[in-house]
Amino acid sequence: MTWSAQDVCWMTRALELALRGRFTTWPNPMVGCVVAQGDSLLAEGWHRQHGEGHAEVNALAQLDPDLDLSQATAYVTLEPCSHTGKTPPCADLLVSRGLGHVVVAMMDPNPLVAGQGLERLQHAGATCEVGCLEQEALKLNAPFVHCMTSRTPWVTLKWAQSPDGFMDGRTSPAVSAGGWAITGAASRRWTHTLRARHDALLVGMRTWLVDNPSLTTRDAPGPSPRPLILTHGQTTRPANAKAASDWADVPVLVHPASSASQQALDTWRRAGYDTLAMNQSPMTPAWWADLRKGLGCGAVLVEGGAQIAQIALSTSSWNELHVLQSLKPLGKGLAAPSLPAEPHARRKQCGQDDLRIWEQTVR
Ligand code: AOF
Ligand code: ZN
Repeated sequence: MTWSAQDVCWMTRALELALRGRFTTWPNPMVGCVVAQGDSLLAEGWHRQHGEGHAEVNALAQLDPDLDLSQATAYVTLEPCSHTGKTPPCADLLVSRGLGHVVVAMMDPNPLVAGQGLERLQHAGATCEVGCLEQEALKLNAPFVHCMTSRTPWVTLKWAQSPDGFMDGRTSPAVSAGGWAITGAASRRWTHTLRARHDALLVGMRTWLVDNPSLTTRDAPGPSPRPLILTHGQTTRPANAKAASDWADVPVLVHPASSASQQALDTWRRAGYDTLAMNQSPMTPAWWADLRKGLGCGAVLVEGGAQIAQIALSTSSWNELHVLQSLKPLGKGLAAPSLPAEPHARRKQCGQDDLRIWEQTVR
């Protein structure tokens, strides 16, 4: 199918609008909608917030309810929904407003929709075309597509390192020593926006004990993910560790489910922490599937430290890898894992730091 310049122009705009929801729509997709007639823009809208109005609702709310839309086209970056979820079906709304023509970038992989939105529109007499800027739309919502088509969560792995490959200037920092900042404020903001796009954040027990991190999105819009701490059955907590009640959401201690760790689980539970006992070997596909099932998290950010990152790399657990690199060599310290052999997909400057992103959409 070849698309007219006008179609591409309006769909490009709809994708731009969709992106505005990047910190606030997860676990919903980012969706944008433009209503146009020829080269005249009539209305535009986007899905702003999970649980609130969909893109089509927000776009059509801009228009006089009596306006004749039979000659107009709705450009939507995702197939209009056919289910009643937190809002009524968008396909029905487009029909009731008399839209004559609908152009869609990608079909909705959500089994509750999956073609039924388009069917409703066609059944009502609207002409529909699918696939305008489809690759761009699929890329924009890759985590959503992954979650709808896989049992494992979308996993982003992230670490910061010096140019000579160290994650920490200390080789073996003591418990409660505090974090060692490698990169600067712009990188921290990037990290926090990344956190807002995930619903859980996994760190190792060692990172938690040494850094005592807050694991929030305080420098960015969007909600903080749920902290998950991977342990091997330890029960030590640093003197200055946050009490369970100090966290916005109680962190979950993810333990191996051996009988030896039962006592450790009980100790943590008594201290107010949630626990999840896992049977599978860490970060294998079955382990990830259990984690998702147990906690309902569709996107997990793996943030530390070296050991956890190494497991995520060796199990090929990641969909996206973000490596922030500072300018200043450290000379010695805790070695960062080796970078993937394949070239990175994207590069971005974060203040003085250099961010490289690897993408692996099929996992
Ligand atoms: C649309 N337009 O802007 C979005 C859609 O929980 P709900 O009710 O918000 O429904 C979420 C599902 O609706 C989501 O999984 C996806 O299938 C679809 N999202 N559909 O027509 C939108 N955000
Ligand atoms: Zn909808």
